[in-house]
Amino acid sequence: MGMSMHRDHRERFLALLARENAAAIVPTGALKIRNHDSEYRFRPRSDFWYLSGFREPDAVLVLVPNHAEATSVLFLNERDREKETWTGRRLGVEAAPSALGVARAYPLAELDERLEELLPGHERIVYGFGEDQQLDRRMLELVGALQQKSRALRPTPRQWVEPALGLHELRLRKDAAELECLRQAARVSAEAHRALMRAARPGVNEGELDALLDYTFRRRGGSGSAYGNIVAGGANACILHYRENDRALVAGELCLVDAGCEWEFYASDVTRTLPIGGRFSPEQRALYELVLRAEYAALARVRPGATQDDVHDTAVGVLVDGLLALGLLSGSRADALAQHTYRRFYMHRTGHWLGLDVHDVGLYVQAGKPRPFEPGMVTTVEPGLYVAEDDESVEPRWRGIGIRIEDDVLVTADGHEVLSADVPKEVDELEALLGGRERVGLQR
Ligand SMILES: [Mn+2]
Repeated sequence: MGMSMHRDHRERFLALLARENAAAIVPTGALKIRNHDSEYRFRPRSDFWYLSGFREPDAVLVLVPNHAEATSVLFLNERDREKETWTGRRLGVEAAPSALGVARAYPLAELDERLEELLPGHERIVYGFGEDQQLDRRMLELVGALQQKSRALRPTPRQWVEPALGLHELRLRKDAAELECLRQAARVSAEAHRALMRAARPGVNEGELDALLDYTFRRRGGSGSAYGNIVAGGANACILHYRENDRALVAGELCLVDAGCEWEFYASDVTRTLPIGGRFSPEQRALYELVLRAEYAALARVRPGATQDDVHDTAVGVLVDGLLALGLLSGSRADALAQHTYRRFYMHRTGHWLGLDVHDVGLYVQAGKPRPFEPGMVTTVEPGLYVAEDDESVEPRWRGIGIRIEDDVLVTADGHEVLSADVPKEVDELEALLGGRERVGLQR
C-alpha cells in the first residue's frame, strides 16, 4: 500500500487524461483558521490525497500526460528551518520525487510560471472550481493569457472539465488497497461502537461517549472521525445532524450513535441505536425491529445491477407496511407510497457512496437513469424512523423516538459484503450489552 496505491491512482488517471488530451490541476488547500490565530487540524482534499499520498497543506499536483519529460509534477512548500521549528516538518522539494513517486517537484511559488510551460499541448484542463476563489481566478487568468499567446504548433487548453466526469468515476470504484483502508476504518468503528455500548448508561453525558469514540478511533491508528460524531439521546435522535452532544442520557430512552472512523482518510459511516438502561420499551422495540427488518431487506438488494433506488424503495416498502400495521400511518399502502405520507417519519435517502469522502463522489444518475451497482462500489444502507416530539398525529407513547441503523456495504461480484458487520444490532445483543452491567453489579 502506501505510496504504491497513490501511484496506481495517478497512473490510471494519467491514462484517462491522455485519452482526452487533458491536463489536471489538483490542489490540496491551505490551513483554515478556527479562531483568531488557531487553525483547524489539516486534512488533505480527497482528490489530491487519492492521487498523491501527500499530507502537507499548500500543495498542488499537476498532471500533464502530453508533456515530453515529466507527466506528474508536485508543487509544495520548500524546506525552511525557521518555519519548520514553528509549524512542523516539511518534506521539501528535493525529497518529494523519491518519497511520492512524482516525476518532478517545485516550490509552490513557481506554480503559475511553470504551468505556462506545462499546460501547452493539452486541449482541456481538469480542475474543480469552487473550493478556492483566489486560485480559481488565477487559473482562469493564466489560461486566458496562454490562449492569447498560443502558437499554432501546440494546442492550448480551451475547455475546463469537472473532476466529476473522470476522476470521480475512478474514485467510485475502489481497488484492493482502498478496500483495505475501508475495511480497517470499519474494523476500528466496530471497536469504538462496542466500547461505547459498554459505557452507555443512564447519567453518562453524550459528550463523554463522543470523546470515547474519538479516543478509540485515534488510539487504534485512525486519523480521527470521518465526520462529526452524533450521540443523540432521546428526542435528540430526531435531529438528523444533531451536533451538541452535551446532554446526560436518561434510563429508558434510546440513544442514536452515528460515528465512523477515518483510516488513511478513508471513511466509515456506522449508526446504531441503543436502549439506555438495557431494555427497549414496547414502542421502541416495535419501531426498532421495523427499522432492522427494513435494513435487512434493503441490504439483500445490494448486488451488481441493482440501483440505489431499488435499495431505497425496498426499505420504504418495509417501513410503510410496518407503520400501517402499528397505526402510525393510515389509509392504503398505495396511497402512503404515492403521497409520501411516510416522509413525516422517514425523510432521508437509504444510502450514499462511501470512500475518501463520507458522502463520496460518483454520479447517482447516468443518462437520466439511476446507475446500477458494480463490484468495487461501496455504499451505506441506513433506513431510519423519526417520530417528532411534538407530532400530535400519533399517540404520545410514540413521540420522540428516533432510530437509524446504518452499515457500510461493498458490492461484490455475486452480491455484497457488509464491512461493518461486527457492530451489534440485534435486539438481544444490544439489551445484553447495555444491561449487562447491572447483572455483574458494576456501579459507575
Ligand atoms: Mn451515512
